Amino acid sequence: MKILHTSDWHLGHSLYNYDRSREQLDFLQQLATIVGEEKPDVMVVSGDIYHYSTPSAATQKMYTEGMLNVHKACPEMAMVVTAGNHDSSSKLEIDSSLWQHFGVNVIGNIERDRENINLDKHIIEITNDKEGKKGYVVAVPHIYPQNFPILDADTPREERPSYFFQTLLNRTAQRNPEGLPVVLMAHLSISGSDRSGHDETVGGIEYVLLEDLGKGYDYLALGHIHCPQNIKGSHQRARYCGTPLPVSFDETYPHSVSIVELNGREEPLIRTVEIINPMPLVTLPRHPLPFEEALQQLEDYPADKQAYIRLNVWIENYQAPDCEERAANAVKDKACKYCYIKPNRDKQTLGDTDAPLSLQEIQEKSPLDIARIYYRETEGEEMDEELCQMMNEVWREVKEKEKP
Ligand SMILES: [Mn+2]
Repeated sequence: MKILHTSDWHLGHSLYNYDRSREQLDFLQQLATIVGEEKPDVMVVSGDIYHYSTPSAATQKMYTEGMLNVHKACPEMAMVVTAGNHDSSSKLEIDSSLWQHFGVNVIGNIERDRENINLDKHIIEITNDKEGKKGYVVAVPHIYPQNFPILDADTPREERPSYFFQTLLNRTAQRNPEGLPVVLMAHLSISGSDRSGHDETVGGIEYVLLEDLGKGYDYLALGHIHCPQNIKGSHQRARYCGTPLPVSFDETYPHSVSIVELNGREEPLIRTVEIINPMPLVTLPRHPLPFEEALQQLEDYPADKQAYIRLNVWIENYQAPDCEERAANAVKDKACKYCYIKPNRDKQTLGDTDAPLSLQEIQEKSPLDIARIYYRETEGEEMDEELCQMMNEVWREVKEKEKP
């Protein structure tokens, strides 16, 4: 079975108030081209389709048209889309019956009918008109740890996630006496994964052990972490495909979708197809320089080159109040877009704890980061995991209430 593994599209994401729909549209077009060339049996999208749980009409239209174009590029390919922590699980499922007609299976949430959990909803058989049954996809959307279903009343709360995954895999095995390939999809953080460039603003601190996702899959198609990587010790059977477009300036690695080929008991064959961003995220200069020198580089930046730019500035004492304005002015007649100044300070000479954060530094941090700094300064120790979880819950609730 040949799989195209992608996740974390974050459609509708804007960067410092700049609209990114042109890049996102460009990605969807590249994806259709890749699908047309590769002709996979199935494309799996492991969560975070949208950046906001209430995407704009224009963003939803872009998604619908993008998916239809992907379908047209290879009508016999199945698709499985799951909700990530950024998506609204119920909204994503609104059109799910309509999508079925285009071979798209949308799994947003867990269906509970009183006591019963609809497990079969998550087990999708992949068939090809000519070649028959090819394999199975077990599609699990993002689920907050406290929301995992109680399948067995005696299972302790912390074991519910692993019990749920293993139950699904066992059920799939029963249906699969031929031993066809099984792909498990999940949107979560596996402990020990590389989180570089990851924004931890929402729901990003619950870690799960690889073992907790159970046994009985041939490939685990993960979403949530933005840096593409195979999970250590998984023998290429568990992988984050990463973002197709960078969501933050710290995602400095190449972006791609993954092509995975499963052949019986052999290790999966994995290769990546790079996605070219017409509007790259550039940190200028690469190593921080004092403001005047950094500004000079911005002024010298080629006028016709498209990019988002953040200035990497070395700050000796304080940042002059007109820096932002001067930087914005420097690109007025250029194709690039100026975003913000990344301040760098020598922590040693300033004495780490006493240095007040600048407004930009605060804007760059998540509420959880700020809470951690506050806790460290007032309590003299690190915030424990439980408190972090509580903070994240509160933050999530506040965000929910803010929604129109
Ligand atoms: Mn996510």
